[in-house]
Amino acid sequence: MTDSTHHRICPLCEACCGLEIKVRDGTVTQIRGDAQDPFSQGYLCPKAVALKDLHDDPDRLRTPMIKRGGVHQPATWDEAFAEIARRLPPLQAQHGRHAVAVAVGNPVAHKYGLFTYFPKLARALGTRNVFSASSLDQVPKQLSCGLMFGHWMSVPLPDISRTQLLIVIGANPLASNGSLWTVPDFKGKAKALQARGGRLVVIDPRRTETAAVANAHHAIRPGADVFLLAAMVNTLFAKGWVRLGAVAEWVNGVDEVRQAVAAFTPEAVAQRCGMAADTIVALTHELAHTERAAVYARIGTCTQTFGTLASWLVDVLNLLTGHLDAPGGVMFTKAAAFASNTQGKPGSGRGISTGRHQSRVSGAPEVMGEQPMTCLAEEIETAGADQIRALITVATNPVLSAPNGPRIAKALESLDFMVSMDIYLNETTRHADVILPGVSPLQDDHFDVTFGQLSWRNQARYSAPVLPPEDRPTEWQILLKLAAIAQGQKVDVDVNALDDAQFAQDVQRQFGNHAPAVMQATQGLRGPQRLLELGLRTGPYGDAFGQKPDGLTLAKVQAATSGLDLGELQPRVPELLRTPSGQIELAPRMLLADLPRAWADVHACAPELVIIGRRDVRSNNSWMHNLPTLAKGPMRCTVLVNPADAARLQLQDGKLACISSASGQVQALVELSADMMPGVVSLPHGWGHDLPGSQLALAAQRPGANLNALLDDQQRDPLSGNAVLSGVAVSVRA
Ligand SMILES: Nc1nc2c(c(=O)[nH]1)N[C@H]1C(S)=C(S)[C@@H](COP(=O)(O)OP(=O)(O)OC[C@H]3O[C@@H](n4cnc5c(=O)[nH]c(N)nc54)[C@H](O)[C@@H]3O)O[C@H]1N2
Ligand SMILES: Nc1nc2c(c(=O)[nH]1)N[C@H]1C(S)=C(S)[C@@H](COP(=O)(O)OP(=O)(O)OC[C@H]3O[C@@H](n4cnc5c(=O)[nH]c(N)nc54)[C@H](O)[C@@H]3O)O[C@H]1N2
Ligand code: SF4
Ligand SMILES: [Mo]
Repeated sequence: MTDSTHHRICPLCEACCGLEIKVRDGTVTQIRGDAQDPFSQGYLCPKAVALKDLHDDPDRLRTPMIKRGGVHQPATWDEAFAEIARRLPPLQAQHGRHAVAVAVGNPVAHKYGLFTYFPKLARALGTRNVFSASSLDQVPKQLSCGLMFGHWMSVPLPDISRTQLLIVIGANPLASNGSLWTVPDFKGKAKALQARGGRLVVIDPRRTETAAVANAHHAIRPGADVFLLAAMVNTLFAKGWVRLGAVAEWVNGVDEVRQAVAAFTPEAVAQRCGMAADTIVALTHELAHTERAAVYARIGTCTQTFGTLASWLVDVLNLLTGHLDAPGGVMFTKAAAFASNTQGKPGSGRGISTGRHQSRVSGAPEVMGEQPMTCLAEEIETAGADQIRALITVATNPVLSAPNGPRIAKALESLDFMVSMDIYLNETTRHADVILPGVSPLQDDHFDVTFGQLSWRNQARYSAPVLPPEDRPTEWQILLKLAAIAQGQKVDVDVNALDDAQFAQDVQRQFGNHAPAVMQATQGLRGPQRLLELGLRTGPYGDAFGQKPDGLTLAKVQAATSGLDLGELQPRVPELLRTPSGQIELAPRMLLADLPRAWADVHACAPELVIIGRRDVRSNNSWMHNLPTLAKGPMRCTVLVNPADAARLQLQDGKLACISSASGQVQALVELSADMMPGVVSLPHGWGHDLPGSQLALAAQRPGANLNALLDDQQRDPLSGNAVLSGVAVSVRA
């Protein structure tokens, strides 16, 4: 018998916990939190343990699948690539490059091979039709931060170990484990905050798990955050509580903000928010008068029609109360590799822009090089030049995860050709002509490209493969192969040689005279690992290829099996800024111009009943309901209804109810809950595993209902294109 112990970052959510995994004779025998990990300090949640189930899941695809006569059949890699090479290039030739779309999903951020090589596929295709889960999620925050600080990934996050007041809006880190904020063991950190006399305040239409441990919870009407936040900013000015703090000399636009929110008094917005004006003033007072305080807002504030405005006002509040870029306030991480806000000239830059092109059917502006996921179906359905004829999906399941999933399913069925890079035959990939599975995360190495930029402390952690890789292409190699096919190369092209050639070219462009030295220093590496070596050594802690001998290299990061701690967050303004002005733009024109749209909505009548989502710690978006350790226990896909609403609607606990909206209808079990704000019901997303043609045996036993069948794909935030997933009018009957 051979026993071994491995260290691996959990790839299942943004907390990125360090795991200790024990293996005996090639089988995982134990998964627990890595107590030596300086960043996650032994924390883990039940999903991590399910990595073993994922690895062993008989339904997880191990070989490519090709659909013949409507049925998916196992195929060899050569057959799968040959099929793609036979069918994809002719469609490109006949209908043009925009006729081939790509859609990428959440797990891409957790596999660095996918994350670093996906752009190469998108570039090779040259299509404008790039869609991602970002537009079901966080684009509004990235847009507001991009406009304010100059880069999409310059998102400030609470300095939780030093703050005395944390206001959490539209996030439930006790269930989600944090988002746009890599903060393992939020609960432990919140307890420590309270133990040192600090306060946690939650603003959410539901008294969530996080609200339950908070010092105060305020229910807010779904979609009303923009009004609350604008009124808080208004109050700061009205009461003379504005204090810019350390960043004062780097701020443009304070006066413009004051004028822009002048009408949004607490009294004017109170009814819309479902909160008393006094409460809004008191909350503002507490924020302004607490030395170390932070406002953190997440998906509840993004997935609404005023998502970008709300996201922006959060940081306006942080800044105007002196808490931006200050210890104990909200601060910026300095990542060890890959962060654009550590590259180029410090202090100013090109900034960001949107709308370089518009989506063909709805005219939605391009944001971060993408079109909204909610435009995918209409772009497939609508005839005309550049109509989407073929689609490549990479780790995404929009049939369950995007609004109006049933419409997407129908659209996918009408495609001329579809390829899915995915590990399951599920609600989306059942429409694919070819499915190309990646390896289990336990067989892959990893480094967090994105989450290293959003971490509660600065850190660098590398994960080596836990189990030996199989003899098949890795996901970065698959992406390169697809890119090569899309560019008309032969199907038997040597992807490693291609990777070498592209790397050499990039190094030549980036390093000029120093290119040979860089090539020499990275010899023997390839793929994402080579990019990581380059990223670390040229990064802010790097050894600059020997010029700073104490600096980081890949070998040094690899040698620290539980990861390297790079210290507490440090103030980064002005060095971090990449705005053209070199200032923080507090009043971006695009955002000021959108405020009248909010004002026009302030007196809008509330629908009698609206629906919101929720997350459960044992569930992960749409794809982990097939894993035994997570699937057991009570049914989690229930509709939470306030008892007063239930009485009015004659709904009974434990009985089926029919939920309908303008877009669709589903059935779910009723669960009475006094935690719900009256007039608001909640159903989790990612369920509805009863569609034919999937291969998810366990999930199909308790399929649940698809929340997204109720949501309207035409409702978006016009600035960011983000989907509206919250506050949609529904009716519920027994
Ligand atoms: N109503 C409502 N809808 C929502 C949300 C909400 O709050 N409410 N949340 C939204 C959010 S925040 C997000 S991020 C999206 C997520 O939506 P998506 O990005 O579509 O992600 P998932 O639904 O989790 O689907 C992930 C897919 O990746 C596959 N997969 C898993 N691991 C791997 C791997 O290692 N390699 C490959 N190639 N494939 C893999 C899975 O089989 C699955 O098909 O959902 C959004 N949808
Ligand atoms: N266990 C688990 N963890 C996950 C995921 C998962 O599916 N399961 N998904 C991961 C992903 S992809 C993401 S993006 C993150 C998201 O992480 P979070 O942002 O923490 O997401 P949620 O837990 O959905 O919390 C959103 C909260 O917003 C509230 N809300 C809804 N509408 C409104 C509104 O209009 N205003 C306000 N103020 N609040 C509102 C909801 O009641 C809910 O409590 O979680 C990640 N982690
Ligand atoms: S909170 Fe759970 S799912 Fe998220 S990274 Fe940690 S162990 Fe994994
Ligand atoms: Mo997400």
